Amino acid sequence: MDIIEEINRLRVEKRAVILAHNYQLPEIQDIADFVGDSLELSRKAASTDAKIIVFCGVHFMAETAKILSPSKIVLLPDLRSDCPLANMITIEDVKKLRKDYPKAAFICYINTSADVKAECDICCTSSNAVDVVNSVSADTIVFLPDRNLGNYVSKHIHPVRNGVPQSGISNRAEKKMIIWNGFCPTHENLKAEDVLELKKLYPAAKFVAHPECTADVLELADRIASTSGIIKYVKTESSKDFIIGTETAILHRLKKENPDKNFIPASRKMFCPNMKYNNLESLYESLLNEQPEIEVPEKIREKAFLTIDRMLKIGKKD
Ligand code: CIZ
Repeated sequence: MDIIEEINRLRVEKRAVILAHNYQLPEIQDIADFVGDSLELSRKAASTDAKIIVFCGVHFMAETAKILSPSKIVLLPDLRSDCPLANMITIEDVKKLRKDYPKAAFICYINTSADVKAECDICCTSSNAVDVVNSVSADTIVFLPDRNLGNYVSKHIHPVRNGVPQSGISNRAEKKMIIWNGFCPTHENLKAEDVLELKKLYPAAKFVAHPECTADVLELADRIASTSGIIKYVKTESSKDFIIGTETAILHRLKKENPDKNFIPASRKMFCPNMKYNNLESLYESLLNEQPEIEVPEKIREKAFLTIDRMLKIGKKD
């Protein structure tokens, strides 16, 4: 059996759309209808008339697709595909924080489970987190779960005066951010020394880092961006060499779309094993059996949808 032919036959027969996150295996990226970040993919899938969405990514991403497309069947080929960062905060943690900070606005990163999203006020991605925080009028913000993204955002927030966010004022003391202590183990694997060594080897290279990296790494970056932001940046930037500070599988797409440029992984340790469970075999089995299906209870889905929708209303930037 030619597995690629079989996947192609099933995707047409079953009216399925195949999504691959930027951190998926090359063969999965190559067979997907769309490759991108989790929100972008979920929105694209929602705009199609597909009956089935196969999300080759991790669990919270498939949930996000289901939140935006409740009438479609959403499949995650291998259920072991989980996000350690998303698992660092539970609904019980959020409920406790709500008691501790009753007047705070709760902002959750997209890397959270559907039930955590449902308990929060507004969602954000790594590309729009600064805008989302600045859109909120509360003077106390609980930001979860990523400490590095939270720390990065806290350096770019505007204060609030009489409930109105004040842009262009640099005194940040009036807006308080409570940041949950979660982190992405893959992004924290990159150390500042790794970057400094590569900068010596490639002095003309631009270093682009994902905001889930630690603060000392981000200080060395020419650009801090989400995965979609990284893809756009390398296309428009005239440099030939780029040191890439995010999960290494993104290099497949970068090389494919920019064959004349040179991409250097900032560290080979930036490898997420959870993103590599989905493969051609599990994708085929998943399409064939329409399993494992990702469901989100309707009450939770409706609340989580509002949390995402509030973010979409303020606009998304890369
Ligand atoms: O939203 C995503 O896909 C994640 C987790 C990161 C990014 O920067 O794309």
